[in-house]
Amino acid sequence: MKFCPYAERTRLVLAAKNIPHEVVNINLKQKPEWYVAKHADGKVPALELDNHFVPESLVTCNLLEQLYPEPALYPADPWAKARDQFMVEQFSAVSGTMYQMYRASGDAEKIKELSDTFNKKIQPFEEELIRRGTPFYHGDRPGMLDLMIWPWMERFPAARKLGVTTLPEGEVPPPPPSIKNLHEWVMRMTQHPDVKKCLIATEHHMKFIMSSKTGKPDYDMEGV
Ligand SMILES: N[C@@H](CCC(=O)N[C@@H](CS)C(=O)NCC(=O)O)C(=O)O
Repeated sequence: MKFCPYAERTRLVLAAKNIPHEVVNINLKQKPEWYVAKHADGKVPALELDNHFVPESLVTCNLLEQLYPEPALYPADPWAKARDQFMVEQFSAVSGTMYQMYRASGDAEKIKELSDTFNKKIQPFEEELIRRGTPFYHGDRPGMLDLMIWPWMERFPAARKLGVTTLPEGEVPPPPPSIKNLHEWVMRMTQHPDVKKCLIATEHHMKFIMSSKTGKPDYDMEGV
């Protein structure tokens, strides 16, 4: 499923490590029997390699890190690695709020409440960037923490545009000053060759979110 942020995590790690692979997109409204036979839960992503089948985004990414150690996406220091893993864990509160924002679009009061929650939950990621003082959380290039949170940050402009219904067509609201560094990180991520390989444009994300809200997600959108 091209638009799945969890599947994008795995594709980002494959791209960062330059691992030859084949992507098989499936329709989540009509899951193929072969997929459900391998993974009863039917969720994407999953990784198939050498007769092994492994689901769950973080599990697949950590497995790829072990199987293909170069370039390393975690810091060598176990404490620093644990810090990255903790931050990824913390990010589920941000992504969860974003999903609620998608669903609430049009309900100004609910959006305001969710925006406040979002701003609170995203703040540690701004502070962590300031604390590390590097272009990416991993240093000079994106590492596991950068890549694991990126799919939702890529969808951030779409979420905000859909949340603020009074904006004229085509306009993205400026980012709040409280996440200035994070916004600069977003710009750097957008330009990074590994990330570019997997990037989906904001207008396509918006179209997909809108199609999902009607109950008919446009999995095969042209131009994506
Ligand atoms: N915890 C899972 C979540 C994956 C997930 O929710 N994927 C969605 C698509 S974005 C999915 O497969 N949904 C289909 C379903 O729930 O049946 C992971 O990290 O891989």
